[in-house]
Amino acid sequence: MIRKTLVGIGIGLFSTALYANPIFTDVRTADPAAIVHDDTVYLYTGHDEAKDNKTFFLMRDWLVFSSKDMVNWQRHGPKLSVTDFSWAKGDAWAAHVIERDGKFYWYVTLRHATIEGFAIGVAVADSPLGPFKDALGKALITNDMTTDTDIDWDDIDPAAFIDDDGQAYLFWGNTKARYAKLKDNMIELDGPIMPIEGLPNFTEALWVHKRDDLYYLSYAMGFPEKIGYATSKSIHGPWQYRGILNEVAGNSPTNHQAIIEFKDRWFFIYHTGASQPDGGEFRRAVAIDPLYYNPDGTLQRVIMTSEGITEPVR
Ligand code: FUB
Repeated sequence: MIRKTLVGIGIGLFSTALYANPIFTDVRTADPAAIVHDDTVYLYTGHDEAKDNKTFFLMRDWLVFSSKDMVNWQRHGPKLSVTDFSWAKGDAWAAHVIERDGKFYWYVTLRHATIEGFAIGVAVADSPLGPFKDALGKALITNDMTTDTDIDWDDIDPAAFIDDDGQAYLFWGNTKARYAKLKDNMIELDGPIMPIEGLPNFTEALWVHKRDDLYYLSYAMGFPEKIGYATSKSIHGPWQYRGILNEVAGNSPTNHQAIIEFKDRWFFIYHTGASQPDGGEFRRAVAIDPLYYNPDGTLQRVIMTSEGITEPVR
């Protein structure tokens, strides 16, 4: 399926889309997370359903899309929703999917029904497309497990990471950045919740990736949010702040990134509020642009484009 405008000149049609960002214009997507599995990119997004940009987020489920070339996308619809978690009462905020031993774990942000504030839950499936079910029947992280802020939304935006030695970690937080080891079963913490230092102006949206021997921790900073990043030789830090990776995204005070390598190229997936005619703070849309490294391993600032990824990645 070729999306968007196809250009016809003279004798025929180019099969290349002119503008690929945002990658979907008829559905509002936010807070991307992505994995590569079996030569396919699986993109998991939040779903903005607010009718306008005046009040607040209305987010009830999460959507899944897949692509074999990052240009042509298949839609798989909602694969997880607030109602799949009996202990939650709303706010399907940012989430993250990771595969381990043939199972797919979907860590999600939700508002807890009985414990004040936001919480993190986890669903599991045997396939990247589900069916997913609540793996615990209760939250993995609740707001009362962290008491170092006055806000009730400090336990949001989970990001899982499995290191080369097999140890899994969960990163998360708003205002305070946190991480903890996960047991091999991926659904229980394996030790204390630890603070992460060295991330100036940290707001939220942690994402960890590794290239060669260097760990990268990117995050939303300030408000309106830019994406900054830090690097470390160890998953436990110390983290060295390296600068801005992405400027404020058009017409959206939030931003939220996923970083993946696909077919030897790197991609930065994010959201903006720029989609016409009614995009904005609570009606966001996911976009993708290339991510480039400098020879010393630092990251080049992302250039947000309307074109996005127009040539199939093979
Ligand atoms: O989408 C709701 C919240 O806004 C997310 O959890 C944050 O990362 C920000 O994008």
